[in-house]
Amino acid sequence: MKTRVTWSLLLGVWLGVAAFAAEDGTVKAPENPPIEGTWAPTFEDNFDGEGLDATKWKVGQHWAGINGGAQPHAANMAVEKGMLVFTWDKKKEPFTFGDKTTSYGTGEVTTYKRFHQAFGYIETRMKYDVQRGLWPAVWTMPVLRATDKPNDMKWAYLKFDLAKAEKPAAKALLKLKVKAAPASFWFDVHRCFDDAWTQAAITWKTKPNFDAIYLAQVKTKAAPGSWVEADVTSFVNTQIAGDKKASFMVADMLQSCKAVSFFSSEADEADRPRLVLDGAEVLASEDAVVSGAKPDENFGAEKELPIFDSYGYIVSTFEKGMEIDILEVLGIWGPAKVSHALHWNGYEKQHKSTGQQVTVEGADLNKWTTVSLYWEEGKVEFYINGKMTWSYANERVCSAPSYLLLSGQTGGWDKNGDNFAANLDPNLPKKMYFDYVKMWSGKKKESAPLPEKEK
Ligand SMILES: [Ca+2]
Ligand SMILES: [Ca+2]
Repeated sequence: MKTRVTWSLLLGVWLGVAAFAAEDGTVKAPENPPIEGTWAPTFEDNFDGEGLDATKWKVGQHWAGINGGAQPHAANMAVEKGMLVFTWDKKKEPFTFGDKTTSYGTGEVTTYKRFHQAFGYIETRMKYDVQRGLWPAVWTMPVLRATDKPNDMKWAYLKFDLAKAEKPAAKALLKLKVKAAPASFWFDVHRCFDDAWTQAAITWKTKPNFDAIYLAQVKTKAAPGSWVEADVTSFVNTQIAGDKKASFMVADMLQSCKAVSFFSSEADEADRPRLVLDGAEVLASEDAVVSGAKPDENFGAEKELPIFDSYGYIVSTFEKGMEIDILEVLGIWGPAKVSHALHWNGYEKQHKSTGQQVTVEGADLNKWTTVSLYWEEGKVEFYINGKMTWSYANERVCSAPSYLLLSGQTGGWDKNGDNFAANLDPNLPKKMYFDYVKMWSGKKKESAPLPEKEK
């Protein structure tokens, strides 16, 4: 044994030279930005959890969809090996995200309704496959003010005891009976990271965290009295092989503002939520809705599970708002050309923009690259690998709290999206990686004032 350890250590040292210098190595986000200032960390994700942390992220933005030819798909986003990974691919069958149907899957995650910040420093370490047709982007959108009820969110939690399930299910379906609903609606089913909650105690404040990358997203016209179902086979099988308990979170993550209600475990047995494992029914052992508007209240004994997600905030580039494109890259430009841009006053006739396309010396964005924004009142500065690549100073610079978007779009401008299928299809799948995202509040140290004669 001892000899083997010694040999493997020696082997490790020998291989380590190459392994630790490898381009795909991840790092922890730095303590501070590379420029001197009064920094205080406000947000950090190193993507080293078992899924995408739903206290920080959600799939999709303030409207249901993204620009370009692809749409987010749960199978195209993953947190693995310390990274958030997006995959661009073409599905055999078209799918719908929000209101858009396409065959091209991609990733898009944002901090909308999870974290908003004005000013400070925002940094991500990223890389991606360079391919004509792809349009990776890191950007922010402004949140001007709350709508009437920004906290009017109702999320349903359900727990199932799988002690009697002895083998993996060929098909596991979560089935919910609709109590009340508009003509059409959608809902997401997520996996909870733990089962240590009870329906007698759970509240908005104590709810378990869940994977923001949903297990299923269902769009339906199910009428009251009928059943809806979601395929949750792979997660249920990991739990059958594991602790024999499975917890789900069910909500409307696309902020459609539709009041939907399902029967709960306190309803008549014929109406209760259930898991169907290859035809065998397991009734939910516990369920409860939590309410953002009533964060300390418990609703575990209610006979229904109402879900709701308000629109929340007015997102607009008018007034103090501005879209800040920290980084946009079109595959047609190759690995070292990037664009920084600002857009304001909407996207119609009054639209205004400025920006800069930059060739970054030494940068190769298919290798790990640090991309950052420094933002203060009246000024933004853009950095690639710690070097400033563009800055813009104007009193119109965004002063509204904003949310961050990481997106793997397709298309764009500069003929990047021309002959889309012919350029892209033979080259898919392609990948985009994020090692960390970190944000700080604060301001960089003032440069010394110029001597009088040089003013
Ligand atoms: Ca209950
Ligand atoms: Ca990482």
